[in-house]
Amino acid sequence: IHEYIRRHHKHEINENQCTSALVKHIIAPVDLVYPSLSLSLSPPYMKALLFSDLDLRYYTPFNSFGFVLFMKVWSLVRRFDQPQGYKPFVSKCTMQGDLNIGSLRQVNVKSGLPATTSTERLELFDDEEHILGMRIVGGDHRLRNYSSVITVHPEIVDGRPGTLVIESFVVDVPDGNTKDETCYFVRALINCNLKSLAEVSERLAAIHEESGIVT
Ligand code: A8S
Repeated sequence: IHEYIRRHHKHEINENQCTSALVKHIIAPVDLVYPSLSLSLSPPYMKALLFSDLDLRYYTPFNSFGFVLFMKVWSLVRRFDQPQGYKPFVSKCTMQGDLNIGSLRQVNVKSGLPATTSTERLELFDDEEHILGMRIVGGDHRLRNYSSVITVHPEIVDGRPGTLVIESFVVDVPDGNTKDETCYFVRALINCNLKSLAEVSERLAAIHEESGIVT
């Protein structure tokens, strides 16, 4: 973990900023390529998927051959255009164009938070190494100069494939707040995101496992 943090989560910070990193272990594979739906998805599998209250739009990128499902931790994280696939506070996200470095997304957050919108730019994207970095460039909230990096790593938990997720951030401390308050606030939000990521991934993995399909 320390090695991963040293390698991917080093942030330059100045006097008036705070930084921190969070770690989450998920009992689901980083990469699971699901079988072709049309050929081999058994009825119980389909039923489990359809009757779970998971929103299938986010987990089923159908390809032109017909319905190869990719459900894995990284496939949720990499969708910079669809953070609502796992982030519980996001109500809507719009993005123009493809997933490229420099792409901007407009995020709306649910009511009850001290914010309504955020404009975020994709800064780092590595589909092989599983690294995604973003920077907040606008919006009506108090997180100025926020940038974050999330990395996804395979690990073995009790002899089974699992995933280690690390997310780190740096942000300005707003006027009228302390470093500790700022850090506490951001860590609480990221913690909710990572918890939700774990829940969604673990449920998808469980459905897959119950289906008995070997990939
Ligand atoms: C993320 C991380 C964070 C998002 C924060 C910290 C935010 O979307 C929320 C509340 C705010 O006050 C700021 O990766 C902002 O999503 C939930 C709107 C940016």
